[in-house]
Amino acid sequence: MVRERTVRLLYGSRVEAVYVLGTQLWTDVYSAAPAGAKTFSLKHSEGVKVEVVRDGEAEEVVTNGKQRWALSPSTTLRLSMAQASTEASSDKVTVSYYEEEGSAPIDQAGLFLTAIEISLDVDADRDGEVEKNNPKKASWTWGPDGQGAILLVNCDRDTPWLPTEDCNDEKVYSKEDLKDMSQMILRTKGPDRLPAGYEIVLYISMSDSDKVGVFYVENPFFGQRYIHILGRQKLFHVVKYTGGSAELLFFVEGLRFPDESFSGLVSIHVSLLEYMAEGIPLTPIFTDTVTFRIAPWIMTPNILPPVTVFVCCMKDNYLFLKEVKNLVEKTNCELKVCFQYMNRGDRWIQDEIEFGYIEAPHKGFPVVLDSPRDGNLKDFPIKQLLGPDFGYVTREPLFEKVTSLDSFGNLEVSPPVTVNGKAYPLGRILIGSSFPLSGGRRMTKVVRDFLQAQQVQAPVELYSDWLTVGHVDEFMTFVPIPGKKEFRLLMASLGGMSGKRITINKILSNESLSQENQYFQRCLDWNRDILKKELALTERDIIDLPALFKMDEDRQARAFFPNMVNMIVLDKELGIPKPFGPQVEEECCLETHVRSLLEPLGLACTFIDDISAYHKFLGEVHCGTNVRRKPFTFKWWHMVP
Ligand SMILES: [Ca+2]
Ligand SMILES: [Ca+2]
Ligand SMILES: [Ca+2]
Repeated sequence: MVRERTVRLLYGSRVEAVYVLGTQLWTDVYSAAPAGAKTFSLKHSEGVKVEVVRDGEAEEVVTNGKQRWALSPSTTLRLSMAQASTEASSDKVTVSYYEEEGSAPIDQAGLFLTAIEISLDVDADRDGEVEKNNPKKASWTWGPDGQGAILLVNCDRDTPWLPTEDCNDEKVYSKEDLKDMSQMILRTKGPDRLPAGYEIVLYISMSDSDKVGVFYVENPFFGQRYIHILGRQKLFHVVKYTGGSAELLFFVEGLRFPDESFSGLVSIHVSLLEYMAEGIPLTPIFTDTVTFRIAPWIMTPNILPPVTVFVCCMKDNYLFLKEVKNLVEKTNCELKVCFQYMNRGDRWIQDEIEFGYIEAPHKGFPVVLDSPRDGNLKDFPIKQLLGPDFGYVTREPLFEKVTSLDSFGNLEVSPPVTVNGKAYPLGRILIGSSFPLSGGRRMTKVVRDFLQAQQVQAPVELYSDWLTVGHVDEFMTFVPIPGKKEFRLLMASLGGMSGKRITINKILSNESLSQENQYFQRCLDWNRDILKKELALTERDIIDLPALFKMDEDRQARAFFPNMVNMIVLDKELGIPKPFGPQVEEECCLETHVRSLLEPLGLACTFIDDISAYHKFLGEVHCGTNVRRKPFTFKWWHMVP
């Protein structure tokens, strides 16, 4: 789109105008004509292209001024220039007005032009480099051919001794921090100075001021100083015009993740302003805009390769810790232990957070989403546990009461799926909630809205409130099939036992337990149907793992024996809660059964005794560990949500 502007001429006077390359200037010869004038002629310097437009038909004007045109309201001039001026007001267009054929002009109007180039540039084509004047930089589109720049929320801490995330102040403490930001370049070209009365201003809208921050580095070579020029409380910044070819480099950080009230898009503008008269506001005569999308938070599913396993060290979990350590040693990821001085006796710390990441073409880093379950967690232990190279985000409800469903043991994410022709290349987030019609507890709305607003892992709600703790990881998990781009959904199931060789008749001969479990099986089946539909799974994709639940005083389910589906998945190595089932020929028949289901797929089963460390506190191995995983190789901006 060509930007256009109208400049008014005035007979008998000289009008100054700054022309910005790539635009068109219109001027109306008719209303600027002296009384009695009937025709006009034109002269112009070589740098200007002048067209007479009559009734929509354009005719290019030669420089000699011999041709005459009739003055008419439907006749206007269109001007453009191809090169920046080397001197101010060095180009001009002169209009001469005549009363009759052959006579000398009765008056003249002069337009003195200064051509400059202004371009606000970003990495709109997403290759990691700021290009020059991308025509699509002002808009934002998804997909492999999409255009528009990307911002990261600067939610890590590059200076570990500071108490809060980098984006929470208007300062930059290190060069490292600048690498998290997206670069933006203001390019200008023109004469040494502009005619008096022009100003170049960078600005943002009021509604973007809590979402984006812009810095400028003063003295890039000696004793750097980082200057905050746009963001909170700073809506505009006057840029000094330096003349010649200039490139001003800015650094842009995101301050907020997309959420229910924020689409994720922010824009930064540059305008050339013109002075008219004392006391009159400056008016913009040219504006260039760039649009960024703030990178969404992306959760990493089980099928991605593990990087770090987190586990708590408690007074009573020495054996559990040792078994987890043995398992991790079979993989090539590292183990990070959260010691008691950090976890302060809370064995669930790792279950309060969900690992994910954010990514832009220039940079990416891991980000944990902290559950709102316990407000205390966010200030101390988690950040200690993670160290400085992590981003951090949390959501806190303003009015709602936080429940156990808000803990992130209650979130899972599926592997990539295609459902009814629609691809979810980053999978779908599975959120446990109460029964849709029951109106009971459900995951806090702010968290659901947050996940929805990220757009790239469209959430699915499951029914998990039939469980005492109420987490989806109590009845389902995903495992990769080694060497294949396939996965299986593992689901806790009672049918998994009775239909096959294994029966635990002894346990199920207890009448009330048997009835309770028929009810629990219905709850499981309800979720099974949702999962099949929303992830386009067939029965072939699902493996039933034997489980048994018993009803608590609130008529909710807790695991009767260690719940094997609540496992840790580290590539092909599975750390499964040791079920302590009936022994057949000195082997646990449940373990034998699970091995027979999973080992043929290439998975390796390690059974971990979690009874005293987690099971008796209503959790299992999965709740007692957490895993940071590699990001997807697929770039989120290549998808179409
Ligand atoms: Ca680029
Ligand atoms: Ca900062
Ligand atoms: Ca940072």
